[in-house]
Amino acid sequence: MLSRMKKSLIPLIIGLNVFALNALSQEANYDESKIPAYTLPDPLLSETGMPIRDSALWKYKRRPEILELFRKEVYGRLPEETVSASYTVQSLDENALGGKAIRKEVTITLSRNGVSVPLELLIFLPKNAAKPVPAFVGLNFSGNHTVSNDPAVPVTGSWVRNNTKSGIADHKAREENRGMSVSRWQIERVIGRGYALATMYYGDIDPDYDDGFKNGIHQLFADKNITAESWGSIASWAWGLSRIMDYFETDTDIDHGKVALMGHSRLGKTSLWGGAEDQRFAIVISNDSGCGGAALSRRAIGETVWKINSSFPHWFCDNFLRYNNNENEIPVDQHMLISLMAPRPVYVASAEEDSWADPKGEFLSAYYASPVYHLFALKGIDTEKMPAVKNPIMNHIGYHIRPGKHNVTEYDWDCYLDFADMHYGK
Ligand code: GTR
Repeated sequence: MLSRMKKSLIPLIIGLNVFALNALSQEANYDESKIPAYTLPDPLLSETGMPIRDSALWKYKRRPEILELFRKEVYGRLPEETVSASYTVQSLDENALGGKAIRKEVTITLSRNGVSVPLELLIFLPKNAAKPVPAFVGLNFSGNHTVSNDPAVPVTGSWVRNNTKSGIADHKAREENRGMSVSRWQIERVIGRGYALATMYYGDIDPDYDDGFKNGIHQLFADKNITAESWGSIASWAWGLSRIMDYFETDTDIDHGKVALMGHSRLGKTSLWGGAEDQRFAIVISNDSGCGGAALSRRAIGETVWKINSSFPHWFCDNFLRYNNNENEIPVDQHMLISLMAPRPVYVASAEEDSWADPKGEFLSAYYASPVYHLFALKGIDTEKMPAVKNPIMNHIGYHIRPGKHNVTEYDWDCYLDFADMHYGK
């Protein structure tokens, strides 16, 4: 969604160095012994060098500093103005999923400056639960009609990717994909445990390609100047999640104080940034989020900052391009993103065969975020040694690695449900 012309000039100007030229011929590294030497920035040392020794200093001094660094250097800034919102219940089925669930579709219409953008939210509620119910919310990749086989769910959104030559998956919403992501959403499992599940198609918020800030919610802010700190798509999707939270605050079926934000892959990066920007999310879950998500950038193994900026420059702000093959200069690393969830429970999950996302780097981020949780007398991850597969750690920071590939599985959901139960005292 950023202007491609500008994006392609910046690396030429600031990145015409030996590293950038080498990078053009770089193969991904998967060898731990070839990880460059690095020192992580300390979440507990302020910009002026003041040690952060208690939770008050963390909240009022260090947390805002770190949040600001991520805005400026990585994800970009959200618009400061609020937009107006109206909510219309489009459909209500009291007997969905064979009578086990209530299915509700709500259009969230956002308006500013005479422009309106509709966003379609799909919610499944457990039928016989006492209201309000705690909820999981997450964006989906291919349309609301892909998360269940229910023929009544309309195909959400439609956008045409104009960049298919890189072989990047096409996440356009289409009728033929109905039910395609059922296994990733596990609706019956979630409602069976007494939680609501709400989802929205990410392409409705911001279509996942670069069109110069013209589509999705960007239409609402057409009068704004574009700078190197303007929000990338991850920040746009995160902003959309906050608009869903605004809606939850008006829905008496949902316990808006108990909303767990869950996302996979690029949408796992989004759940982390969404949880950092908006502390109303009670629990934040990152599933296989990798580079730009939970994985430490300085390890530069699997997908690197250079690689992600080359494939998906519109995901981040332009300033992030400065760190292509230059990770040691980033004033933050991703353990500091995890630490921004404190003192709320946060869960990081990896898959054994997902080396592109660097499972060890995802785990280490969770580990190195732990000192911030200690300021609140909460337990994070105690050991630098990764647990065995299917041996989840569940403290205020949760972590598991499961066998298999980059995906969301029943096992992942079982862990997230256990983690939520534990923290909500269910
Ligand atoms: C990959 C990308 C990853 C991850 C993934 C996804 O192509 O390199 O960072 O986000 O897409 O979102 O499925």
